[in-house]
Amino acid sequence: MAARIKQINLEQINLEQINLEQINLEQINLEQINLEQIKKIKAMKGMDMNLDEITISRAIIDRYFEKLNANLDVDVAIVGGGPSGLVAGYYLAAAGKRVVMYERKLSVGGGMWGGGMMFNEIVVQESAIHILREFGIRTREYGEGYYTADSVESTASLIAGATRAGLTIFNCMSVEDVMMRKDQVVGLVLNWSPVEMAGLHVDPLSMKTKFVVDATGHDTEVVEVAQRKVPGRLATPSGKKEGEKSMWADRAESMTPDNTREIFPGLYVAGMAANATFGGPRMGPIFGGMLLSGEKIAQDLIAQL
Ligand code: 48F
Repeated sequence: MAARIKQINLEQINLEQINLEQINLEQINLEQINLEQIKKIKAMKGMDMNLDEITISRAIIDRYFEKLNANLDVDVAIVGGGPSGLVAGYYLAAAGKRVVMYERKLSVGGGMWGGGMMFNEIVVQESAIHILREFGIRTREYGEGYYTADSVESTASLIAGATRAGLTIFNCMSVEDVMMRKDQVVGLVLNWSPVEMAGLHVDPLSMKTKFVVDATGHDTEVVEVAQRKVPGRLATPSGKKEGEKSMWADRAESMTPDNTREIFPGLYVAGMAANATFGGPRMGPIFGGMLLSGEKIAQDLIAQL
């Protein structure tokens, strides 16, 4: 028994954690006490610390408001968390730019999770494979120049890569308007998505940014707002949103990077929003154009910042 007791390092015992009322000394066989095992059991049962609900609440509130405050005045604000926005956010953040993303939905990733018609594989062509590799996404060659990737792995990796590079994402937040000074978009007007969904009359808050990227996909929501505020003055042939055309994958994929550009001072379009703004066709579940569009917008903006 003496030998066993010597194995116990009394300095490791936190007496405050021991509830003496629960100890029945007669039942304790000192020879069987192994302090490491006790620690493991207590940790497994969550008894190694006293969890306090108010500390948990304070931790979340403090950290969230730190994040919100730190992102009220940034270099680039991306609206929409689909593949083009995530790739743009990754390259901008990796270049050390202050970049924030707002996504209406609870889950970020836009239309990439579902592959084609919920068959959760995506197709990416040769020219954009380097972007999937940058994020460590595994690919398989399908035919000459065509590659496939698991859409869940792809989407999750884009989100992980972008946030780890320094992109801050606010989900459940919708952009409902832009802030303008003279002839320049200088910020965004934000509200909670649940407020928008419930149709509640709650005033929004605003943030300031040097550049806005509309990466809202087919809906081109920021472009729609700009079009209402400065009718006929967008940098398109008609001065208005041209509107998305029917499916034509080859043409759409080659047009997307060209359509990825400034549409009004301070406002850029990327991804499907770029094609819809400039009248390009849709392309379905081939994602190279979306990835290249994100890369291109990041390069353009990095050069200007
Ligand atoms: O549509 P989405 O995935 O955008 P993308 O990057 O990619 C398009 C492809 O997914 C696919 C395709 C590829 O071949 O055609 O459709 O162009 O993601 C757009 C995201 O923007 C969010 C929306 O919830 C979606 O996740 N969004 C849209 N409007 C707003 C918004 C808004 N006003 N505020 C915040 N988020």
